Amino acid sequence: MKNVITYGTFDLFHVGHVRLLQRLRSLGDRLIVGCSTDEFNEIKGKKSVIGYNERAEILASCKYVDLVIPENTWEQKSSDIRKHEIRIFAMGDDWVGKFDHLSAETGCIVTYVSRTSNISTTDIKGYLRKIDSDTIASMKNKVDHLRAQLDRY
Ligand code: C2G
Repeated sequence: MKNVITYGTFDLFHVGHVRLLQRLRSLGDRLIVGCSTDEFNEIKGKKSVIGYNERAEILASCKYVDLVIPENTWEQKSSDIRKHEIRIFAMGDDWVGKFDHLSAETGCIVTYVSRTSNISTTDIKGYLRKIDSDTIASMKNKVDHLRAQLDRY
């Protein structure tokens, strides 16, 4: 059994995540995903919109994913690789080189695959924030306009 493992937050699950998981699943027979807990994301300086339990549930519902485990620390990767008899550790190429040490430590293959361009959780969050501020601005305009109307009477 060629077991593959990857890690991530997978917040606001999008097609970039789906394509990554599809490609990683095709590298082996079984794909295990370490989903970052909310506490670990704080350590990473990240705050997700969707909480850990739901992100893990979404991942587990993906046909390319065979097992979801919690990611609590940076250091757990070597023991996860041994525990789950991992042959391939893989991440998107925004992490290129960051986990090469795992190969010497555990004997597994470490590889990075190209990300899907033009889609990211950060972009989606930015878009939602923009809608928010635009909406507020236009509502404020309407209120100001109504107030001006009222002041005339
Ligand atoms: N990804 C991708 N294409 C995108 C966006 C993301 O292929 N358009 C990949 C990333 O390269 C990563 C995975 O999706 O391999 C999950 O991305 P994040 O949720 O942003 O992961 P991150 O928070 O960076 O956590 O220990 C490692 C960390 O847990 C990685």
